[in-house]
Amino acid sequence: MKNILEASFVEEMVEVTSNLYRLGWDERNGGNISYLLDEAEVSEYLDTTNVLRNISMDFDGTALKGKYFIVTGSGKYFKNVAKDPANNLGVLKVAEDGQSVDLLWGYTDGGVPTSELPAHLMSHIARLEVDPENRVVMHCHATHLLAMTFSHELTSKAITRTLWEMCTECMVVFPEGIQVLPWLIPGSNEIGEATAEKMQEARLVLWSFHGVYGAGRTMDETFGLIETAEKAAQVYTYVQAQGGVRQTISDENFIALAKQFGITPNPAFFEAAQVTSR
Ligand code: 2HA
Ligand code: ZN
Repeated sequence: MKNILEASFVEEMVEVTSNLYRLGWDERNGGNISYLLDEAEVSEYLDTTNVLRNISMDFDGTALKGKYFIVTGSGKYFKNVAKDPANNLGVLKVAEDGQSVDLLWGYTDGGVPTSELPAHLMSHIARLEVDPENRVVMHCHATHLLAMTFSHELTSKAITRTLWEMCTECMVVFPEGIQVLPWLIPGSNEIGEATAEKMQEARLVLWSFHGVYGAGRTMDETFGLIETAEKAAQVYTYVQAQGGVRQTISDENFIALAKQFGITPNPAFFEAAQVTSR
């Protein structure tokens, strides 16, 4: 059996949690990540029949039964993942009953997966329905995106349009836009269900007064998605501090951009007349 600390999926988790901490988006125990793994890659490092512990869940994960994930631990600090991956991360298999997970590695101090496991697993189910290659769900407290939920009009359309306008490439990176949720109780099945529903439409979901969720096929793509939206929110913050928008990217510009990059931006975020004119 190969050393799991050298597995690329562990190295990717270490790298991304370190970057998220360095960027100031995951203070204390803030943030959580889940990464869908192949049985074949897990089997190189672990005996998949050797279950260390069974951990119950109070939501239905049947759609993911038999699937493997590496997940950040509940109450664990991203700051500490690099120096002790085995205590701060865990490799799980969704058990046959769909109501619990079998721990195969990690959480060495007796810990459990993130309190946001409902939002993660429900989001995986939703994303896999629209993109069978989706593997990563990432939550963090991206500073400027979080701040915008206090000061900006709080609709998916209004926030998407502002973010698209703040960096030309935003619309190319997330043409489906960002979906906004009202304040909900973190860790609850309710926020999990609401996030998953939005994840059917978009890979970015903004939790008001809390943070952001991103989903994607790879760790880099998912991190890059959040990073791009957060950068736009940071530019927005500077623009507001400089006295507000005086000129911006026009709808005509957006339509030309979509044509150049061969993307279809979410028509719900354009005026009806503009969509039909394209
Ligand atoms: O894991 O970020 O939303 C801590 C959180 C909960
Ligand atoms: Zn959070």
